[in-house]
Amino acid sequence: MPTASPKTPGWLDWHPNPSRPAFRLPPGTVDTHCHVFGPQAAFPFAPQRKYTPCDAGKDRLFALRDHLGVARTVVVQATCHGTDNSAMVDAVRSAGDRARGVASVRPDVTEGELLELHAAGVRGVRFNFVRRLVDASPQGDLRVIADKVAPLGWHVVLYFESADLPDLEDFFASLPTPLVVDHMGRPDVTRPADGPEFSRFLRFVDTGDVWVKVTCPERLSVTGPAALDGAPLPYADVVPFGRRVVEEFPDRVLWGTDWPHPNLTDHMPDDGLLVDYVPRVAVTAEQRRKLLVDNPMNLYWPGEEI
Ligand code: 0GY
Repeated sequence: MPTASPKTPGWLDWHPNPSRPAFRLPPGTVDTHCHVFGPQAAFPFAPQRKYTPCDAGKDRLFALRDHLGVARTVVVQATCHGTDNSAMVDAVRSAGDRARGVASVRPDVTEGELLELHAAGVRGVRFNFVRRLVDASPQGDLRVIADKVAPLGWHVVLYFESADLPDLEDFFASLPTPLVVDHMGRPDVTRPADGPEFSRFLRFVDTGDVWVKVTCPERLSVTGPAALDGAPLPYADVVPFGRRVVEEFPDRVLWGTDWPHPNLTDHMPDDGLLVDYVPRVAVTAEQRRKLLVDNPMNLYWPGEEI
């Protein structure tokens, strides 16, 4: 039997005992961004991965879903599994109609393989441009993939660093599917939320069928989880960014946990506190209903009742 690879040094495991959120998520809330890692013994990690995580399997994910009061889940393929989608698909299938998936595929993926993924609940593919996570894929290959999934009604999930947007924007705009941007395009939150960089990102969002995940305050924050002078709540520096996106694009924003929070090096967030972050960026009940329920239902379960 093969021995398990050890975790990347300094790897932080998921929070063992998240608090119960003070904010009650509305019925039908969808977590549109979370992952499964392995378990490695059943679903080995990809040889070309850039990190080796802890095991974070579907049972733990679904326990957290229920603890937080989430109704449905979108499991996004993580880079540590490469284009082997079996752990993600297994999780999505196990959740019945309560989960959807976002896959990573190769340009030579066949129509039959895509139809099989669709039947399992996959509704999108992820293109990752973050250099510490993946080797670059030629844009021609990505276009081939986008052209193959467009007829299925799928979207493309984009993960990139904000500094790379100017170089990538034209390519993104040329893709034939709806686009979903991870983590608000990873803004530099030390710059103003109403400054030129974030405004540029929002202009890009405004150009087409572009959706934004208002996710990962814990990953974007510089002030971090601690209560600081003048910032009594965690991740205060990310709030103006989330709030601006929610206000300008109320019908195209999505929320997610990002559990199990890969590659965080300084702290592991309490998932309950991450739920309590939601009403700080979506300040009205209508904004919250759209962010948490209506928008993700439109994208992942169109036409279905909550
Ligand atoms: C995230 C963020 C990260 C990792 C991945 O697929 C992944 O490995 O997405 C990251 O390290 O920023 O969305 O989970």
